[in-house]
Amino acid sequence: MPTKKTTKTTKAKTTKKAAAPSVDWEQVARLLLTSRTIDEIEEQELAPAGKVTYQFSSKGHELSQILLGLQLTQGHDAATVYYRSRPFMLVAGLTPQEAFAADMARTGSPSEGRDVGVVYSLPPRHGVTVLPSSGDVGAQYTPAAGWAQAATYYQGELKDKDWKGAIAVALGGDGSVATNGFWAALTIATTLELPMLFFIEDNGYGISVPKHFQTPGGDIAANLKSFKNLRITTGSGTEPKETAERIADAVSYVRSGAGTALLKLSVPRLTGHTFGEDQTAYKSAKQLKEEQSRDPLLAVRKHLGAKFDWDGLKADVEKDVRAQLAAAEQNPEPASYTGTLHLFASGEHRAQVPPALNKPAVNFDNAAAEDGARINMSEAIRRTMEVELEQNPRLLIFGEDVGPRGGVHRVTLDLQKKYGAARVFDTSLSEEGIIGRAAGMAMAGLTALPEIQFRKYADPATEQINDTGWVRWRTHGKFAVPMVIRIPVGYSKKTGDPWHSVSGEAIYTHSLGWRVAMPSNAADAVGLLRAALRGQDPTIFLEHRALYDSPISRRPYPGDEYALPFGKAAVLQAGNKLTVVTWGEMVHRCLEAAEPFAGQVELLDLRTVSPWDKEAVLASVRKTGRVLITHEDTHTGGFGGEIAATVAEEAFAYLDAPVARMTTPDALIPYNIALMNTLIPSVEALRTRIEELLTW
Ligand SMILES: Cc1ncc(C[n+]2csc(CCOP(=O)(O)OP(=O)(O)O)c2C)c(N)n1
Repeated sequence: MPTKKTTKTTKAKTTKKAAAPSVDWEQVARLLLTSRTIDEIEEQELAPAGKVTYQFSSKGHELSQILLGLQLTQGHDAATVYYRSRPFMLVAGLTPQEAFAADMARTGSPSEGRDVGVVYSLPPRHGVTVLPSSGDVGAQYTPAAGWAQAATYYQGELKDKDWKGAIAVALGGDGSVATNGFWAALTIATTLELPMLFFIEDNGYGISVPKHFQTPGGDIAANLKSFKNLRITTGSGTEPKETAERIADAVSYVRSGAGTALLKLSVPRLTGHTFGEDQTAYKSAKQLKEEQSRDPLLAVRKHLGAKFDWDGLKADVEKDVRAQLAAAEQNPEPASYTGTLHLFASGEHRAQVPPALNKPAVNFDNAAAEDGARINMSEAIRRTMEVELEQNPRLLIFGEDVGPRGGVHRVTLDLQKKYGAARVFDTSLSEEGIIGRAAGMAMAGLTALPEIQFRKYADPATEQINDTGWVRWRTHGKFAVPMVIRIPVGYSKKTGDPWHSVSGEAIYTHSLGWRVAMPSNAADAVGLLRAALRGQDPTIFLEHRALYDSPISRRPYPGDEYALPFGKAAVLQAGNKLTVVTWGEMVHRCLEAAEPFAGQVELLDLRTVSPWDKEAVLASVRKTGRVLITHEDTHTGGFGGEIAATVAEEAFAYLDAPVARMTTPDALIPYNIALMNTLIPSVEALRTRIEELLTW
């Protein structure tokens, strides 16, 4: 575990009761009225007119969020929010003009018209960084845990005083406590005693589903009572004094470094889940009336007293909000050419979060040293990680068993011993937690290098993988998540089976925003891993299990600064009658199969499948007139289909034979080795196909 002992078995530490917070209630009232006015204008005017197509009201939730926002003043605080978090966003610095622009899908908003208006993100303005939220309920939790872990790393290991007292807060509803993300983050935060606050806004419903479906008895706070290392408090989210005290107390507990806290506040949801939703299908008239009586606006007005000029403030706010609406209506629509921008880093553009790359620069001009000792693939990967750990103090390596054991594939062997448990560490058994945490760390400016134990076990992380890849696009390039996931793939020489032998790279080429490498040898592994670790985009680095200690993958160590650009294929054999395109372990089968046809068969190792070297493939096919694409991944929807379609579209006139594919058929890799070998294309089968194509 990174920074603290995990052996503590007591519940949460007790701290002195925080002093009553000093609150500027006029400021609170102004923010509350601003949020309320925005909701009402949207409900009464913009949504009925079709100008706002997804309207989510925060009515009833405002007070608690505003009081929370006012506490997040440390320059390195972060929050992950959800679609009902506009009041919090107004405190974080979002202007009403931006809020309207977001909901009307205009430029001048956090996503510049790309994301649903209330799926917010915001680089820091008044202290807090609002990490890109997700449309997936529950996905907000693990990135916040990652940020909180980064905060402890900056303070404990990097001795960065600027991070002192920084915390991460995740806002969520009572429905979200049933999600995998909630539990993944809760486990991470409490086992590591991270400075993270779970801020649960309990309005009793997830759309129409009452909270007793989400947790037995409907009270997550009660059910978590025996959870270790978690300070739990509950209260009203609509009573000015009580709400302010509860929030100040929870924040100061977390900020003091005492550990993790969960605060659950009761709030009414005063409207349907979204605009136009009729609540009478699941709430009685009595209940609706009771909820209206808990309107925090009434409570704040009462709190300010009869002498306070409420109507004057309301009129003032309305005037301002209307002026900002008028300004938002002038914000241009997104320009038509911009839709594909910002999927990946490009040119000189730099994201605002993380604020700096903080990594050694990558240099693609260093030729591979030829005289180094020959190393295998796992040694190549381990050595590259060591060099990068030396050069980049912000690099953290983590996953299941990667610590003292050195990983189940032994690729991280001895790294914890050399670099310490703060930098190389075991995690809880939660792939969603591993990847979501990595994303939060990356946005906090660390270089996260998680390992997923086997390709199949990345499945639980699918939501976080997709959300991470989308971040740059969704935030119009304002946020980036430069991280690298190492994943072992493919069959092993000793055994196959459905769980440990999946290739599955095609899925990741379809996961927008991810770069995907699948090296075939030790030197390429060094170069591609270094480029990925020093790069600006999230990258999936696929390591073929059969190559880890195989003599065929051995190469001279290419050097500590060697790096290979993504999207540049290697021509391993030249020829003028047939192009063979492949990657990963299949490269070696193809080399053997093609050997007798030197001069005729041109063999391309793609090295990376996202991006893939389309130009090299097309140039070769235009020369040879024939192409065979082969991979270990299954046939239907395999990446070979993409390459075949591209060749058909762009080099059809040059073809002298049909575009051919050889892949594992649509079946799982079996446990029985002989049976397995009937499925993965063999050297003999490849050679026969090459002969057929050459004589077509
Ligand atoms: C993973 C996922 N499943 C389902 C949905 C659809 N959905 C959107 S909001 C919501 C209810 C969430 O309720 P809660 O967390 O209590 O928040 P509230 O809306 O009450 O503030 C559901 C089911 C979703 N967005 N994401």
